Amino acid sequence: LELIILKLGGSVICDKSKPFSIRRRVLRRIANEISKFLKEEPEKKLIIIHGGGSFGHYAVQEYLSLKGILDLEALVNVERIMLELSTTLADYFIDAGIPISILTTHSLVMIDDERELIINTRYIEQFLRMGVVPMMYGDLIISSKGSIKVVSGDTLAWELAYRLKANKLLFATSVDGVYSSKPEFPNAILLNELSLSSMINKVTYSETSVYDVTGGMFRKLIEGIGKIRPSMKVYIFNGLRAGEIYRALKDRPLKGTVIKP
Ligand code: IP8
Repeated sequence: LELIILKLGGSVICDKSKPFSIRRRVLRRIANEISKFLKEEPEKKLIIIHGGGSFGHYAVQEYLSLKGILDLEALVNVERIMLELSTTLADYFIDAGIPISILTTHSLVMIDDERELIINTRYIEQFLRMGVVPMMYGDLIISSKGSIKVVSGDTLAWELAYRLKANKLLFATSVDGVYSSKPEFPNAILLNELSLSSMINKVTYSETSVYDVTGGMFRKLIEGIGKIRPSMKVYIFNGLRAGEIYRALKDRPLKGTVIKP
């Protein structure tokens, strides 16, 4: 059985320059692309994960600048805000005929002392078996030590891909893929392929020759180390480009970066 994990970046679903703004037109299109794919290939299993966008990131930043820490007030409020974003996405997806069930991250995931995620994967697997498309998201979670942590949707995506032995992990972002240097530099080239182990060598041996990607992109890549399997297809591509998510789901050629171990 083929399992696909699709991470929708926060900047795809939200306009990150404005707090609490949703890209409604984009969401409608994405919902139709996913729905079309699932109708054509109903045997495929899909998990959707989304980022915090201008909801979670904005709210967390507000609490951190106000109090310097994430306390219980931050926990309950950010959780509520993220659930609101997720519910909005679910409305579009369910309207398009996708059998979405929101699995609120904070009630399914905890973090232990070693920063290892404790995830109830049996629960997720049973939803998949029943033909549901589980949806999770970057969220605030509790730790076994009593602290409150941000868990990124990227972390969750890699972790679930690894634990559930996903065949494909798709990162729909707001850029075309991984660039050799900052995308806005004139000499930046889009990398068709990137091996995580070679990226690590560059980090270890020469600080200056490291791929100059944005913090978000770099973290996205770093988190794949130890989670990527040779059998796992991993793509980073532009989800704002019409039809690209559908093509990625269908294994059709697309503009983007293939990530290798
Ligand atoms: O956008 C962040 O998730 P991400 C979640 O996937 C929060 O990194 C609550 C800021």
